[in-house]
Amino acid sequence: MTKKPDILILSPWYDVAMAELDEHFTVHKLWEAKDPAALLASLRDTCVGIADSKVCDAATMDALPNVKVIAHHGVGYDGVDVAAATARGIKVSNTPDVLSDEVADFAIALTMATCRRIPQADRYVREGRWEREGDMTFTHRVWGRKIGILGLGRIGIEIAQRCAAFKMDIAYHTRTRKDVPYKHYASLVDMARDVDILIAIVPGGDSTKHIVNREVLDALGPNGTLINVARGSVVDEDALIAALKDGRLGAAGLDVFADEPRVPQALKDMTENVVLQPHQASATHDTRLAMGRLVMENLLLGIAGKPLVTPVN
Ligand code: NAP
Ligand code: 8YV
Repeated sequence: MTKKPDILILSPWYDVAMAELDEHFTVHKLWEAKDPAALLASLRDTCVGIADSKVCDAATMDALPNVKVIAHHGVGYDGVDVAAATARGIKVSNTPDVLSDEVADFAIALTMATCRRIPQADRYVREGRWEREGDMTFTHRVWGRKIGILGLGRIGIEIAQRCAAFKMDIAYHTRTRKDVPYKHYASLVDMARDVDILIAIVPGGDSTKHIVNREVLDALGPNGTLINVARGSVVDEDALIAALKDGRLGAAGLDVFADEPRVPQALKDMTENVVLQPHQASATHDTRLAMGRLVMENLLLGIAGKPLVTPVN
């Protein structure tokens, strides 16, 4: 029997989907290795594919010179050094589309949770406060309010369509105007000033780093809500904490953070106007299986020297 090709997984994803890789590959898992450097050295000549769910840097590519493809688990590939891969002739793929509806659902859920204070209300009941203190204070409506979507790509458009069902007044900010019936803002600050809720769903990386800064947060204002389902790097986290502390920003619902899985204590301490989630917008069994299978397809094609299903470079 011929040996299955060696692949290296740098960081894990859904275990059910990862297990399917065994049918086609001899799978090596870097995070399980007692000595990761020794594992890399042992695979130097034979490893033909890399998969990851977070980061893949140039040093790893140099350690495995026969790699033909890097299959990233996730649509956002800001953790992969794509320029380094391209320079080395390595193909890179991601997992777009199969998660768009899931992430859009979650963006709406987080918006509802934050504005209607659903986690806080759950605690109110559990802590016996309903019985002791009576009804909880009022919350803010979501339906019919003005929403600004930062990024109107595959996921942003799905969020917009869900917002339409909530009878919301929809605007968006992107670098280029899209052919959609929503108001385009060339300036993010101007949009933030005009809306009640700002949802960030742009890619990470240099072009969007701290695009949601103090000026944007101040424009959103004391009655405004920020929802971040994009990347932690998109929001200036220090400015966000300061704005929430000072009452210059009303509330925030956050699925992503600057230094995951570490979350600043200041955000954890804000229990009344901040809802925190562990980067789980796409994390359902169904969608993670679909993402995992796309990783597998791209690995098979890349190793066979064929065009990828969802190429990045
Ligand atoms: P996409 O289809 O590539 O859309 C990206 C959108 O962002 C486009 O409308 C683009 O329009 C806009 N954009 C890009 N750079 C911008 C900039 N500098 N300023 C303003 N707008 C900019 O991507 P997608 O599939 O919707 O995914 C978006 C991102 O969501 C991913 O890259 C990932 O980081 C994040 N995400 C997070 C989760 C989670 O678990 N929380 C899950 C999935 C995805 P223009 O090019 O016209 O500017
Ligand atoms: C994943 C994501 O949680 O697709 C993305 O860009 O952020 C999420 O779907 C992440 O990529 C882990 O694999």
